[in-house]
Amino acid sequence: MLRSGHAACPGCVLALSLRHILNTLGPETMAVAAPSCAALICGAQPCSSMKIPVYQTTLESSAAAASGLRRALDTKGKQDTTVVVIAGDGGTYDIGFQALSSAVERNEDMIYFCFDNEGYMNTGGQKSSATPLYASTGSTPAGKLSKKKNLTEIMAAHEIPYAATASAAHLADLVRKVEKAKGIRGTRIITVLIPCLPGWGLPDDEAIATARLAVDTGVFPLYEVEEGQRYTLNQTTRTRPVKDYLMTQKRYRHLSAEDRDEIQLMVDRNWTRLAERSATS
Ligand SMILES: Cc1ncc(C[n+]2csc(CCOP(=O)(O)OP(=O)(O)O)c2C)c(N)n1
Ligand code: SF4
Ligand SMILES: [Mg+2]
Repeated sequence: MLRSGHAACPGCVLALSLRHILNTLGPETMAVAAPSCAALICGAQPCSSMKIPVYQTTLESSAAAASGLRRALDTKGKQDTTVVVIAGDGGTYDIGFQALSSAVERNEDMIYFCFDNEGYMNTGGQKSSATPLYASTGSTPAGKLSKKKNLTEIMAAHEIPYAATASAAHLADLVRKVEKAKGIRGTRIITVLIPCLPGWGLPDDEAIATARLAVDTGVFPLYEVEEGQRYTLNQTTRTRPVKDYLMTQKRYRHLSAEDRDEIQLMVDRNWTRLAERSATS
């Protein structure tokens, strides 16, 4: 479902994730792509690397465009065609957020994939509201001073049928979530963490290890929220301290021990909250 010879940086796990997602969804799928690394990987028609129809839209409007595509397919009696959005964090957390929140409020029947590489990466690595606290980017060279927006919680607060996080380092879990989302009607959103090789300052062969560390340290917990109420934390424990994740990335090399402790505390608080919700729902 994803041809070779696409434009991803060698070693980027966005292509790996996209291939598993497309293979799971199958050919009866149509995509709307917001400007992003994912859109560049997929490329312009008629030379797209994706073996499904893709509509490349503006950065603001992917969820609105997907809503229209859904209505057009329904009118033609093609309810079985799955409509997906592929977008980056900038096109989701920031620039496309208004259209996304509106589509989610209408509970549009689509699966929205956010490939979260924590910055505007195909344009050279500027910060987005998904960039974490203290991470250095092209537009925050001394480190970002605000925290990462919590997209999954914001989506869950809209009480949509399904919101989940996923990782390229846990492909079986990613595929299971895509299969589950495919079987549900209404808006489903899956956010996949994509360690960006140039943007995060990683060697070309470290993306999977970094994605795994994000999960093992609890920085990016794998979890699902159904109908905004039922929480399932997919991992039972954290096995590594957060500094193991921070120390391998150039975007965090300016951090002091106190900065790292502060981030550890933030991660601990989020983990405790998720574990409690998962245990009681
Ligand atoms: C309104 C608007 N502003 C800026 C741009 C230029 N632009 C195209 S892609 C992009 C970065 C998108 O970042 P993200 O959604 O995180 O995707 P990534 O490149 O990181 O995969 C920007 C700023 C645009 N297309 N439209
Ligand atoms: S810029 Fe980052 S996210 Fe985009 S293709 Fe390259 S490694 Fe992947
Ligand atoms: Mg991005």
